[in-house]
Amino acid sequence: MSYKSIVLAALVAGSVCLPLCAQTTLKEAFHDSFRIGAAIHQAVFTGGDAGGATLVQAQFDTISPENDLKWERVHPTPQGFNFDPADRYVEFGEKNHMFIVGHCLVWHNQVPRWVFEDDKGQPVTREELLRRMHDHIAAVVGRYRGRIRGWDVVNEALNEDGTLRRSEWQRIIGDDYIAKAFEYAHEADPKAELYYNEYSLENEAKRKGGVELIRKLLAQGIPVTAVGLQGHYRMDWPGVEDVDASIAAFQALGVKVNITELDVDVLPRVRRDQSADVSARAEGGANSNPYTAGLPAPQQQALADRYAALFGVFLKHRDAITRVTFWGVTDRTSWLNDFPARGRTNYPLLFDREGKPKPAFDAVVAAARASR
Ligand code: 9MR
Repeated sequence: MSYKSIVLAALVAGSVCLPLCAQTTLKEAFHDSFRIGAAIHQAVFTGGDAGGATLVQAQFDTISPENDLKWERVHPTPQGFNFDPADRYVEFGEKNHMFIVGHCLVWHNQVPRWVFEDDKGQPVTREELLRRMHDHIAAVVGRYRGRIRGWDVVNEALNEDGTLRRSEWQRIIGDDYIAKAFEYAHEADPKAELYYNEYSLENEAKRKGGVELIRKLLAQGIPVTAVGLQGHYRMDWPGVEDVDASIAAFQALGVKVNITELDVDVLPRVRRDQSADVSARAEGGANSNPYTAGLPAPQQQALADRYAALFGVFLKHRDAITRVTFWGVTDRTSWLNDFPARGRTNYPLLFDREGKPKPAFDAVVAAARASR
């Protein structure tokens, strides 16, 4: 059975109990708890991946753009904006009545060199970089004012030890580049939710740095709506108690918590310090890609159990959490097939390579039912 027909059958209320009991959709299962989303790539909203689009329409009530609103895509040259893909992304979300997220305004990756340099290739001044940041945010947030409802304003500003990353933003502007980015975003769309988005906040040192950063921003009156825990997890990291503690720590500051980029890497580690830092690629060794012919049943079950445990924590904190977004739709198109080593066969999401729900899908739906 093709995955399109599974999704269609899933929409035919309750009359068929398919293998894996796919008649419930994710957005129905979590309707009373939080929004449930997926990051989508261009083919999903431009017609190239009709199956992916059908699945997203059926299962999710919020979307994030995997790459199309990043600076290098939307603003590749000083005068040149390319809003075409982003416009289609927003139209797709509106047509399907989804909560539309923008990702991301200020990051050290996927930002062109010209942003930080003058005509002679020298670093720009603090004032000039602030002006460029302001104008970028005003143009991008302003264009989708009232339509994109929440923005990742600053992405990944912290080192693993909790100190501020020495990015070009930080080096040229100073530590207050974060506050400025939020101010500019608020000015461009006063009603938009504004987020600080980060990975590995489940580790204690980084979490402490994150809590301190958000506490200071709030004390200055900076409008931070929520902290995004990206949720790029592994089978053995982080412990659910660390996820639990992280959500509680940010909630205690008075902000909401979103899970923004959820996936679970099932493949062997190829780096000791494996995190979601995209600059840290590695070569896969001979045993680093063990499941090219499919995920064996025990690992499939272990993944389902892992997802059930994670959603148990998310559901426990449903008062704090407004959204849980997966970083991708099916295993076929996940970034984890190419990170940190290229060309592996990974199984991090709830839908398999054909778009069929996996045992992990059933496990999270069961967790939602059990929590009612
Ligand atoms: O999934 C994205 C991948 O397609 C890009 O090649 C990569 C490049 O930086 O960015 C990935 O998305 C990242 C997100 O924007 C921020 N958090 C980490 C994500 C995974 O690397």
